Parts: sequence; structure tokens; C-alpha cells
Amino acid sequence: GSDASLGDQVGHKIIGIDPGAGIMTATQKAIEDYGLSDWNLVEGSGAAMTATLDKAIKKEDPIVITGWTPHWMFSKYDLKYLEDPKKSYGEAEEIHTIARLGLKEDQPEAYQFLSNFQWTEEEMGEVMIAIQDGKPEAQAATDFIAAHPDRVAEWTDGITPVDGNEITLAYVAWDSEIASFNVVQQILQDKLGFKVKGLQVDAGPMWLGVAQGDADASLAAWLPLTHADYLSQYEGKIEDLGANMTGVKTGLVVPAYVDANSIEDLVS
Ligand code: PBE
Repeated sequence: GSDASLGDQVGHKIIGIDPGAGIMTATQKAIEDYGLSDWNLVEGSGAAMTATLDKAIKKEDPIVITGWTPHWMFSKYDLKYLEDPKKSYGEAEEIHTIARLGLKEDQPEAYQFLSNFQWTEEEMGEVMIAIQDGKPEAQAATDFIAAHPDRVAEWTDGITPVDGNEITLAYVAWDSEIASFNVVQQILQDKLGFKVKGLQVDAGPMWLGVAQGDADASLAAWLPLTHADYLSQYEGKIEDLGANMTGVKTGLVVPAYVDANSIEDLVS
């Protein structure tokens, strides 16, 4: 290691993502919880964050980012989460599917499929990594569906296809959510006869869109902690269809070569 503290080496910057992301709120909380008042959380986007990470790793420079799992960056790079003994990033996080009120009555087939859909980190990883490797998003979803007919059959079991009903799914351009949106869109279209419109927005408008009925559903609700503020804001105005993935995680992430193991190590 170097004599300078990690904070000095990285200019006391944590490389964040879009300001509406729950991980940004959690990171502001971590800054308070751990007494990191001399650190700044830099706003950007998921794509800008991974570009900055890639540059740092190529030079073996230290860097601290807001990270989450599932994400292809953990397959591409040797990374580690900083331990979070104060639980600023919560525990046992899940990704939930949320729907507008009334979807069950108006579009029972879509509602049933969206309630059934639940996959694993490995399955999402297949799609996410293929996209990262340059496969077009829609093609990655098509290939996933072709490779997992039994899973698709489970999710669509007993559902009678419709004839071109329109449905709008809201999502944010986080890599994990780009993967889930594309897979679900294609199953709804190719197996269940829907016309699916994707509404790519920020996290706030995504929740608002479902609460107002501008979107029918979203697969991108991270709960109980990451989107807790949004959930409490729209409580009673959306329906929670349950987890589409369990065992997910958010936190501060560094390359394995960085000499820190806990968020407490950022205090300098
Ligand atoms: N994320 C990925 C989101 C949820 C999905 C962790 C960046 C967020 O922080 O809101």
C-alpha cells in the first residue's frame, strides 16, 4: 500500500449512479452512519459508473463505487463489497414486481404471468453478461428463452394467450433491470400474445408511473430497503406482486486490490 489514506488516493469520492436510485440514498446514510463527512458521493449513471470503474482497473488505481448484485461487473472484474457492520445498506434485499391497482381485473393473464415470474441471479446473469459482451438486448432475451423452455413453461403455465392486448412496463436503465425487462417483454409478446411497451425512466417516475397507472407494472422495485422511500410514498397506490428475485445486495464496492475491507476503513 501507499502512505496516503484511501480517501486521499481517491479524492474522497464515491462513484455513484443516477440520483433517483435507492443506492444513492443508502450511501448518503452510510456517509452519516460511518462519519464520512469529508467524502462526496458523485452522481452519474450506471453506465458512467462502470466506465469509470473500467478505467481505474486498467490502471490498477484505487476506486470506490456504489455497486449491486446481480451485476455483470462481478464476473468481469475481481471486486469485493466493503463490509457494512452498521447495516446502512440493509439485509436480505429482494427485487419485487409491482403493478398498478386494477391490473388483476383488467389484464388477468398479464397479472398472472407477472405474479409467477421469478428467476435466479445465475439466470439473470446469462442475459446480462451476453448484453455486456455485445449481444443486442432483444437477442439476449430471445436466446435465454430458447435455452430455458421449462422455466418459461412454469411461468406461463395455464395462462391463455391474448390477442394483442397492450401492456406497458416501466423500468430503469440499470443493467439488472434491462435484463429482466427484455426477458419479460418477450415472453409476454411471443408466448402470451401481448404488445408490450417499455417505459424507460428514472426510479422516481417509474414508481409514480405505476402508482398513476401510466405503466401497468415494473420488475425493478428493490425492497425492503433500497426503494423504501418510494414504497412509503405510494403505499396503497400500487400492488406488490412479490419477489422476482431474492438474495440481492447493494453496497460500496472496490477492486480486490484495494486495501480496505469495511466501510469503517474509509474513515481517515
Ligand atoms: N440499483 C439496481 C437500484 C436498484 C437496482 C441497486 C442500482 C437502486 O439503487 O435503486
